[in-house]
Amino acid sequence: GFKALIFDVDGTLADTERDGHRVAFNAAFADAGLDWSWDSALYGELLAVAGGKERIRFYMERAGIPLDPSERGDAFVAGLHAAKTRHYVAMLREGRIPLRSGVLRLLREARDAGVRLAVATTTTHENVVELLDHSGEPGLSSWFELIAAGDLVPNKKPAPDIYTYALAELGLGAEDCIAIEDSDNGAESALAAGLKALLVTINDYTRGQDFGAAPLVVDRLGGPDDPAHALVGD
Ligand code: XBP
Ligand code: MG
Repeated sequence: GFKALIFDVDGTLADTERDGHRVAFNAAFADAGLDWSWDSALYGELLAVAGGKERIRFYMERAGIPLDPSERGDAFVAGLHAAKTRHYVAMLREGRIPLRSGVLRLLREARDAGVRLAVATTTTHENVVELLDHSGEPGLSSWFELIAAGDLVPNKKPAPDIYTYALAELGLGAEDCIAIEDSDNGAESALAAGLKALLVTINDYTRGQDFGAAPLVVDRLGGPDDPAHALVGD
């Protein structure tokens, strides 16, 4: 049987993007005196690039805003991103971002069945711990034996790096694990790392994306007894 569940975070455990990360980016831009403002639709396009620092660079390229390619460019992006993380963590600590439907039940049932729990995400480590511990179940982050996050690996999703890292840390093969994702980038990353057991839970930003060879796509982690549960696609 499967030995571990490896979860993506943003869009999978919680709908963090539109009312969380996006709002925190805009607050950081305002702090820095920039007139940049990412509305929900623009943010949906910027989600093509995973990782906050990478997303800021992508936006600047698209908008034709020159970025000093030297150390100073890196420091500028890193400074903006650090401010964004402070805003985001403050929002999480207020309990403003709940888990998606069915997530806590799945985590509890997996834990009770002795299935190991891990995270593989592009977001910042601190963001994951604060989300889990302020989602209504105190200490939830301690249920996870591994939180593989952010800049631990050189290449973010859709590269396989973070899943490959997680498998090595868990000491498991790809065939021992189920990946749970919400996006095309996440699905591509898991599949590229050899995880064939991949469950995709779509959300408003990822509905309609191409999830490649993902065997199962659902619109929430409910269950057969959840009246709102529905399979999509074939
Ligand atoms: C999530 C992301 C993250 C967050 C921001 O992608 O792309 O970048 O939007 O996080 P996935 P940071 O769910 O595929 O991991 O700003 O902390 O990087
Ligand atoms: Mg995601």
